[in-house]
Amino acid sequence: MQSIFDTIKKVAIKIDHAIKTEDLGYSDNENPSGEDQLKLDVKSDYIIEQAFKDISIVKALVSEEKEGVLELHDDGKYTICYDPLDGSSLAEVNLSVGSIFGIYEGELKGENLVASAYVVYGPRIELMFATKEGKPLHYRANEGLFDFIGEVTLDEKGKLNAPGGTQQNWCDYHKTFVDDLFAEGYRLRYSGGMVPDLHQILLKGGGIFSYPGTSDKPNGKLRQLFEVIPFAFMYEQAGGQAINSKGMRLMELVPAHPHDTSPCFFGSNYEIGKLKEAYGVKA
Ligand code: P6P
Repeated sequence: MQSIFDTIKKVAIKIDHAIKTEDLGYSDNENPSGEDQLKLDVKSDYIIEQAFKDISIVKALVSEEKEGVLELHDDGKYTICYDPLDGSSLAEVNLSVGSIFGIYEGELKGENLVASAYVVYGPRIELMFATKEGKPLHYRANEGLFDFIGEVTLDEKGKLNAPGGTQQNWCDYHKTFVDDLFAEGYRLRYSGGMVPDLHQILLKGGGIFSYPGTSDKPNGKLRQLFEVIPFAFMYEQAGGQAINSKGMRLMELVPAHPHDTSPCFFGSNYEIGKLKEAYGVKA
């Protein structure tokens, strides 16, 4: 596993350089989810693919930016599912973006995730790694190397509310849930970038990030393998919870297709409890 984490550190430095120096324009293509691809999406994907192709424990790669599975080493142990540059369109307005990695052993489903990582490209490059051995581990780049900052733990109750999706397409009880948290004094923290938004809640003690099913996207927008399950693991390892709109743990998801999405809620225990109440699911 260490060779995977070391490779992610190298990739982080290279992608950060690309963000700061390369063309922010659009390519002529779409990704498998039908989203316009930025040249940076393609470049970041290439950087990751090139970095992992010589790592023998990596069996295959699955990218949010491409269809299908890229087989690398027949006797490899892990399949890495990744979003090379999540929220990439935010780069052109100079907001933070990120890369997300889910490391799976065997069939690509939640219970087979053995580790996850993400990178935040912001005023500094920051990394978070999580394995089943303990709390997520937070690192910060310094002159091309990564300093260990500390373990991350979510408080039982936080102060931040990150409500995703188009509000006019929320169902009534989701809107009530969001408004009730604001009425309790929660602060709105939503940039439109999943990685910095979830990173902020993890580092600032807690709260909730929600991306519900909506009238325009009944199954949500965020992809199970590359986004939802890796962050669900992070939040559970930090002492929080991560569920879908039926109250099921996101770590129990079994995607039918690599690009399947899911409604998703990540947060501290108090806020997840309030969500379960609002959605009428068992506590
Ligand atoms: P909305 C970025 O496009 C992304 O995939 C995530 O990073 C982010 O959380 C979400 O979409 C934002 O979606 O519909 O709230 O703009």
